Amino acid sequence: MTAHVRVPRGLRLPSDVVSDAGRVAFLTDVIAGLSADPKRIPPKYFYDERGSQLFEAITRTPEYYPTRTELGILTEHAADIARVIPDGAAMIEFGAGALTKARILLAAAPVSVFVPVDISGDFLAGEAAKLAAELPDLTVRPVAADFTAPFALPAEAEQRPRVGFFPGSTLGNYEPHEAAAFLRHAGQIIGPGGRLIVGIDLVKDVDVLNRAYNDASGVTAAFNLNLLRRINRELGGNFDLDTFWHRAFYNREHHRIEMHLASRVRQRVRVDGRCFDFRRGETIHTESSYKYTTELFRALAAGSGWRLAETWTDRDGWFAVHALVRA
Ligand code: AVI
Repeated sequence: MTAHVRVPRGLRLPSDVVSDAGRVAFLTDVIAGLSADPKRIPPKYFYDERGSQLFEAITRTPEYYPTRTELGILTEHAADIARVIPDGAAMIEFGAGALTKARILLAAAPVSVFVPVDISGDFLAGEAAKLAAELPDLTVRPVAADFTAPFALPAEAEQRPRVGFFPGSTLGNYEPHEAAAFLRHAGQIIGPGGRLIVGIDLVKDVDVLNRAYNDASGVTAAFNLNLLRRINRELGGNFDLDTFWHRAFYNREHHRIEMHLASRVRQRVRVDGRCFDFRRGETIHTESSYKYTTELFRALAAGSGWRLAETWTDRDGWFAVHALVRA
């Protein structure tokens, strides 16, 4: 994976940092996932270079509303969101990427120190340098780290009120228990009385949801199938991509979009010398994208040490930006 394309925060692998360890982890997860019933592979493996480019392309399809809707909310409500950020605060962005969304808040909020945290160190350093040149009054201190694990904050952020920023609805790609664990972890980094601004996709009309993950141009299908291409290339797999199809649908009971790769035929596939049998129609569950009503999100936050203080949405009520205060 190269870092010049935007990769969803928390879903990237440190493959540019630890390629051997990265391959072993990928192989271990794929073998375990294909041996499980039902079969599954974690969504973080979508994001090799091509997968990252395809995700970028998804965000530009007319059907995929989350990215542009969240940007619209941040732009329209920047001044109100800025009011929950204390004067002189240190803002910590979890999984920082190209800093597009942070720029909107930083232009409106009284932030003194900005700490973007991302595993792709080189890319992060470049983006942080650009931002520091644009905003000379802001102290920018990038941290190259896996933000889902404990990491040390720079000294400049220590004695300040802290605000976390986690846009993009990446929290929705975590299982609810993982989302709760992440919120608890963020609470430890932000500290008592701190704030967390989170972007999350809302439960909505099923057709809108289904269309967003089944775009007419087939970009999401290509994104999903690219995972098999990656397994073939990096793990010595022999998946025939023509014998699998992209299946995405909204699961009401679990309030999530599920993405699967479904086998068109009964077949046997090899990965790293191991065999895996597929029944006709059997699927690999490749991603869940949970959607939260504000009430569901309030409950998730409350159970993880946060109080939901304010919410901003778009006119259609499709996406939410929440401000949480550490309880
Ligand atoms: C990164 N994440 C928030 C996206 C989502 O909507 O769950 C990933 C994605 N999968 C298919 N389309 C987009």
